[in-house]
Formats: sequence, C-alpha cells, structure tokens
Amino acid sequence: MQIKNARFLKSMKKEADYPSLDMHEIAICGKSNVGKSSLVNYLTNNSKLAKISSSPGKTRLVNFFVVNEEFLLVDLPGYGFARVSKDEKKSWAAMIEGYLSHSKQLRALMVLLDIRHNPTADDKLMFEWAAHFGISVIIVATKADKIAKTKRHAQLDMIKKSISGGVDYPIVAVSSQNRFGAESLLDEIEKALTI
Ligand SMILES: Nc1nc2c(ncn2[C@@H]2O[C@H](COP(=O)(O)OP(=O)(O)OP(=O)(O)O)[C@@H](O)[C@H]2O)c(=O)[nH]1
Ligand SMILES: [Mg+2]
Repeated sequence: MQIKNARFLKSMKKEADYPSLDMHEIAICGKSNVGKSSLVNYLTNNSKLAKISSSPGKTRLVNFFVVNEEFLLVDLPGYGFARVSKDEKKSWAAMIEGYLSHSKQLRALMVLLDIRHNPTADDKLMFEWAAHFGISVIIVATKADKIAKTKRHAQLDMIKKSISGGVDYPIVAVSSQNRFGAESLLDEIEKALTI
C-alpha cells in the first residue's frame, strides 16, 4: 500500500466527539514518548501532521487522521507518563479504553514498543485489552536506528516472547528518524484493512 495523502480530521476526548465518518480505523498506542506521532508523520510523509515533542505527554487527546480518503489512522495519547496527576492518568486510561471499547470500525491496533526495552506492565495491559476486545494487533518496534542492525532480530524475538500470545502477532521494526520499516508496516496495515 502507498499513502498518497493524509489530513487531520479531529480530536476527541469523549464518546460524543467520535467522528461520524464511516471508515475503517487503524489505531496507534504505546508508552509516552515511544514515537507514535513521529510514526504518523513518517508513514504519511508529512513532518507537520502530528505534533512531536522530546518531552513525554505531548499527545493528550485521541487524534484522527484521514488517509487516502479511505481509512482513519488514530493517534492515541501515550500511557505510563510518570509526571502527571493521578486524575489525569485516569482520564487517559478512560480515553484509551473508551476508544477501544466503542470503536466499531477498528481493524488493528498497532502497539508501539521501543526496540531497546522490555514491554512494561502498561504495554502488557494493552495486549490484554486487545485480546479482550478481540482486536488484531500489529507490534511495532520503534527507534530501530538506536541499535545495531545485527541485534534487531534478537530484540524482536525477545519482545515477542515476553508477551503472552504475542508470538502470533506480526512484528515490524521501524525508524521514523532514519526512515525504514514503513513498507513492511504498510503491508501489515493493508492486510488488516482487507480482512
Ligand atoms: N532516534 C529516534 N528517535 C525517535 C524516533 N521516533 C521518535 N523519536 C523521538 O522520540 C521523541 C518522542 O516522539 P513522539 O513521536 O512525540 O512520541 P509519542 O509516542 O507521540 O509521545 P506522546 O505523544 O508524548 O505519547 C521525539 O524526540 C522524537 O524525535 C526514531 O525512530 N528514532
Ligand atoms: Mg504523540
């Protein structure tokens, strides 16, 4: 699949803001700062589409982007960010879980994990939610430029093994910075959209 065009549609905080467009959705979740918004920009070849920051907690709402006028890419707020209040953490969890439980058009959830690290308890919770709601998962190992090419395969294996049921999920290593991995990831997205 090729992405020819992409545009920001809207942000949503509560169910009532849910877009009324009848399109399939591919959502992106992951720990704060893992590279979700950077991935949106890399995949759509538009460095200004989603806002990026070196400090975690940048994306605070559910953001919808229309891709190829065909499907929606959904950038979710990051979790696991220590420096926010308990109330705010609760509101983020509610936003993410609310989105996952209400989306009728969600075809796959990309769970982003930093290729260098073991999945956290929050990451594991995302896999549990996905399994609970029957959502297909694509694991995306981000910031792959940060480790040597020769070590990537072993890291991907380690990530898969650390997730119960994760062995069956497709996994793709990407680098939004050095711009690689998009082709394999877009193949997985296309598969999820056509099932
Ligand atoms: N080296 C490297 N850095 C990256 C890559 N992708 C993102 N980053 C950096 O990681 C930081 C966070 O990127 P974002 O895309 O804003 O992360 P996010 O997951 O959207 O973060 P929140 O919105 O806070 O949850 C920024 O400083 C990016 O430049 C990558 O592939 N390689
Ligand atoms: Mg973000």
